[in-house]
Amino acid sequence: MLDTLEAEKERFLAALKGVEGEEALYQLQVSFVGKKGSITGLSKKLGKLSVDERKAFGKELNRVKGEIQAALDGRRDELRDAARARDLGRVEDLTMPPKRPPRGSLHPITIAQRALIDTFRRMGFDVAEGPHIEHANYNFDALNFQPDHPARDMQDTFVVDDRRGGEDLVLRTHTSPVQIRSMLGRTPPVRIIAPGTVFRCDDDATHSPMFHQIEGLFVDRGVTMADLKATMIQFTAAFFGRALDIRLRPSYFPFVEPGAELDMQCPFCERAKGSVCSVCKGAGWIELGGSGMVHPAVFEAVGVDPEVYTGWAFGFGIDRMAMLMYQIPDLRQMFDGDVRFLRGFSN
Ligand code: FA5
Repeated sequence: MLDTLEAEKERFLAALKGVEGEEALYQLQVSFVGKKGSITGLSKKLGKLSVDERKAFGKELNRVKGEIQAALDGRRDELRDAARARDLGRVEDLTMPPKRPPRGSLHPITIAQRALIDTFRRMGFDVAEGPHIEHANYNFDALNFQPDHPARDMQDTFVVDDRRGGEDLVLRTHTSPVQIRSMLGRTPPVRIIAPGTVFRCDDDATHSPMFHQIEGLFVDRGVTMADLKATMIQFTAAFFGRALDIRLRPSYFPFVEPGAELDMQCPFCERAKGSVCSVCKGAGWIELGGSGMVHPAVFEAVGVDPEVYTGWAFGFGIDRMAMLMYQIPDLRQMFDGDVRFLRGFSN
């Protein structure tokens, strides 16, 4: 057994010379002195020896193990020193252009949102904000949604299980509560847009539980629906580079009267060159969202005299606009967090 031990040690030392990396060194260590290593195997046979033999062999075994460990440590130091020397000796060509970290790109919704803000700002609108966790009162009641009225069900709501300050709280289902926040304690004129994230219990290819809207509100003396239409035409001219026709279709929202769905003439049809436009599917119109004249009950809720002032409001879905602009087939792709999707957009 002593001969075998000596032979194993020699085999180890020979192999050690050829080891070039720390991983290979580790493998060598395992194959000799690891749990199932050849030298560890020999120590398991100690029990079969007489007491004297066991003493003598045990002593040799410990000596060889010590030598092996010292050789392993020595080789590991050599390898580390060599790696460090290689690193220090590396000659950098300082005339080469630096490696640039990969550039990120903006999310298509951010691009669309910034473009919308930019356009409305130039048209004289201020940007207003509201919280994502909103008073149920601002999200519904002050907007003339009656308690228990089925209109509340039009927007499936995430209710927040926390009555901070005794108020019912919800994740805002639309940006319209910013209308309330912008008018409370202020004397018109009010001319704002309010872009932001909103939440509804919705989830399919065209509905996401988290999406984005942009609200518009203009209140002053003598404001009419004609102003809304003119403003929207002016908006399309600034946004798409040419004035597009606007179509209003009667619709119901509790906070406007009259209310309308607002469509714009499809700006992408020309690209189709005679074949069916892939964006509007040949309809010729693209739905932007809801709109209408501010309901007198909303003015009363915020202390604005409806006999003196009138105003219009709109609320458009930004995500669907981005889907149209970038031909994104499924809304959910935008929120998957896959960077390969984001690389397709430039800002
Ligand atoms: C509203 O949210 C009203 N606040 C809009 C409004 C404002 C009307 C001011 C009148 C005056 P509606 O529920 O229709 O309306 O939503 C408006 C737009 O948001 C829709 O046209 C659509 O583009 C978008 N939208 C609605 N639900 C989702 C969803 N789950 N995922 C993505 N976009 C959505």
